[in-house]
Amino acid sequence: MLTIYSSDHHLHHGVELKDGVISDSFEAPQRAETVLARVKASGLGDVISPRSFDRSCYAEAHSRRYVDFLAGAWDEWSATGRTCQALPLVWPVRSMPSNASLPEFIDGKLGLFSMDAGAPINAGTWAAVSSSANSALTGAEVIASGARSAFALCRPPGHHAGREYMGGYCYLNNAAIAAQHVIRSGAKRVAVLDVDFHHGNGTQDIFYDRSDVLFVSIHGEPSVSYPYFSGYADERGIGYGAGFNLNLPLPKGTLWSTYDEALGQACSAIRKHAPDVLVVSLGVDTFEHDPISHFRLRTQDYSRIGETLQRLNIRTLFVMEGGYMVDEIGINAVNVLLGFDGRA
Ligand code: SP5
Ligand code: ZN
Repeated sequence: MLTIYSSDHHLHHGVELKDGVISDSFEAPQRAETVLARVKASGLGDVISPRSFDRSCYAEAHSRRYVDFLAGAWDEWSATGRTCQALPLVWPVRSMPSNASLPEFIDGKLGLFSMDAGAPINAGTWAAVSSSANSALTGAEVIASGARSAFALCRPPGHHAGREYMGGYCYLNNAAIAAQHVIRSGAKRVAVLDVDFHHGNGTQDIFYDRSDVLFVSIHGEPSVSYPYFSGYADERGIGYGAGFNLNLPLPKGTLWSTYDEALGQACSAIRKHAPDVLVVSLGVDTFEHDPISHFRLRTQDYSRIGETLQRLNIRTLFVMEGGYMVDEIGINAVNVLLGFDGRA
């Protein structure tokens, strides 16, 4: 299986509010290096660099004004004389009268275009974010040209980013951009399966009213898990998309047996959709020792996930999402890929 990776991810190293203190984010550069090292050590396959894509490819899944905001946010922020990372501090909640209007000042834009303070912007963020999306797009092209599978080693991750907002370490929704690219290249139907511990609220947002892209997510129950306001089982899609969104929330402490059952349900829904291509949002923060999550999957369980997905017999693009136990994320992510390749 081919891996697509860009070292540009090093240009983004964010901060995070943890227990009232700003410190280095869990979403750190070492994550991608750990996964890359494991890819190489395991002999999974060749590693290539992404090609570049026009901004309009990102605007297939996001609004154009949001993409333009992301690309220019650091310049607007630093033009105010601030050298620290840009973080939103005010949000347009439901009952505010102008909750969709675009402010002129950058502090207002940051609030409009975000769901939380979890997506800081610094000088290198756009370069890293656009290269991450390019890895997913390159992966989509590898699949479109006939490959059975590919692994886009994306960083930053993407699945919390909605049509018009960033959050949860995510800026551009790499998996959604790839899925949309596959549709644009002529596929009739695509499925996105999100196995990150957190609900893929951004991907759901982007495809919620569409019947050509099925979205399925297995994640921690939103009543007790980030992102809290999305991910319930009764969110089934709207309009043409009714019935094409499937959320499978699972309780705290979930072990493999429960997870495996949900994965089986996910696979049934995907088979029924009969997609030309499957995109997997591959987060490994379901691991028992992940520092921010509360499922209890073990290293060997990841091989089973890969084997199960392989049995769907659909061309599959894996897109890296979360996973924060840096010592283990390489082993766990690559176990999924080796399992898929029948080499577990
Ligand atoms: C892509 C992805 O996995 N994003 C996750 C974003 C989660 N943001 C909320 C983090 C809350 C961290 N709480 C720390 C508790 C440590 N004991
Ligand atoms: Zn996650």
